Amino acid sequence: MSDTITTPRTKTQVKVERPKLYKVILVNDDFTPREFVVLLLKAEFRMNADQAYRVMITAHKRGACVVAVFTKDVAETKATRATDTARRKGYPLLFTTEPEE
Ligand code: TYC
Repeated sequence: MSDTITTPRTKTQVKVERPKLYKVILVNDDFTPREFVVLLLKAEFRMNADQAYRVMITAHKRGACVVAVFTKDVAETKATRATDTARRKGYPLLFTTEPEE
């Protein structure tokens, strides 16, 4: 009886791809108080007062501002939570998400 040793002819290539990232975008409106926007950015996105103010004032002046970048799930959860919190207070404030290029 002969023992045959075979060498594999195929190689498995493991490809690991980075998960696509999504931007959370703060949209301006004419009704939500500035102080509330700042408060929400601090609470939901763990920003300090200075960072939160800069993002708020950028959205206020330009119409929208990127708040942060996350994986899809995290971005959508945070945008929904922040928008819901504003709704419960009766404000039309909106956070949206969009994929990074
Ligand atoms: N424009 C609002 C105001 O003047 C403040 C505001 C800033 C609202 C940013 C939303 O995403 C926003 N009261």
